[in-house]
Amino acid sequence: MKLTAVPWAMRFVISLSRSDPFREINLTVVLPTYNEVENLPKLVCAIFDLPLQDVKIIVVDDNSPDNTGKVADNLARQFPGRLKVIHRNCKSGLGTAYIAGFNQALKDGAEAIAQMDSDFSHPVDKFVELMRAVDDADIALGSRYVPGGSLDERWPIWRKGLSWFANAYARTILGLSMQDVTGGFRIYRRKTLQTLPLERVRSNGYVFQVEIAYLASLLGLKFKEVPIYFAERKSGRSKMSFRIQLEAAFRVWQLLGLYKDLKGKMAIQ
Ligand SMILES: Nc1nc2c(ncn2[C@@H]2O[C@H](COP(=O)(O)OP(=O)(O)OP(=O)(O)O)[C@@H](O)[C@H]2O)c(=O)[nH]1
Ligand SMILES: [Mg+2]
Repeated sequence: MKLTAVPWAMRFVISLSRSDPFREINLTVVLPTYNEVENLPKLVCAIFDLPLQDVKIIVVDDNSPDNTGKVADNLARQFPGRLKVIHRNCKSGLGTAYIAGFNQALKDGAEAIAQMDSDFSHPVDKFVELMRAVDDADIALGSRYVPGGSLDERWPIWRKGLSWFANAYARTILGLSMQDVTGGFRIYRRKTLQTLPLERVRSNGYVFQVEIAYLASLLGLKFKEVPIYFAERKSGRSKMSFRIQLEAAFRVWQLLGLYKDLKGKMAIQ
């Protein structure tokens, strides 16, 4: 039967049932925070307002001097059973914060796990598109470097150039086919995180994103990129430092040798 012969209302129901299963998947968003006291409450509300049925949040706070941890505890009381806080004693880096959040999300039974910055650089309204993408992939990546993706237009040209160079540097050395390997807005299927050898990951700055992208690529995981606009943080200060950039520059070369044993291993069929 031709779809045009089906009454409008029925077509609507058919299209909903075709496109909607991903909306019911239980998703946990991991939010690392260090001094994000102004951003966190607004971001949490924006995430809980998404048209997704079962969303939870795990905040990983490193004893932020601006009391983000206390604000997160208040949010946990406001959203019982939906928001959890992991407190760590001191600033210990983005990579280990994400891994702590991922492990907790897996323990709690999440079917999909998202990671994003807590500073509104990553567009919350792209969640639905990312969820749709991961419905048919192992990882969905918010990408600044595919057609339709872009960086904050207020950034000076040198900053855009630096971001582009860091991405091109890592992609070229590691031979990655993803267009954006340094981006931190991603959704993983549960199975994907269970497959990645997270216990071997040592990168702590933004090169953490590169290490995960490299592992996914070595294991032959399927990824989809969704264009995003990467905005300047809403408030607060960047934690990007020269040390973190240096770590990235060296670590990329180190990764080449570290995972030789994984080359050609296809993990997920
Ligand atoms: N728990 C934890 N969170 C961190 C740490 N370092 C950074 N973050 C958080 O990680 C996210 C990204 O950090 P940013 O400072 O925004 O760094 P960035 O996005 O790479 O750089 P900008 O583009 O300059 O903002 C933010 O939500 C930070 O609060 C850390 O050591 N521990
Ligand atoms: Mg940021």
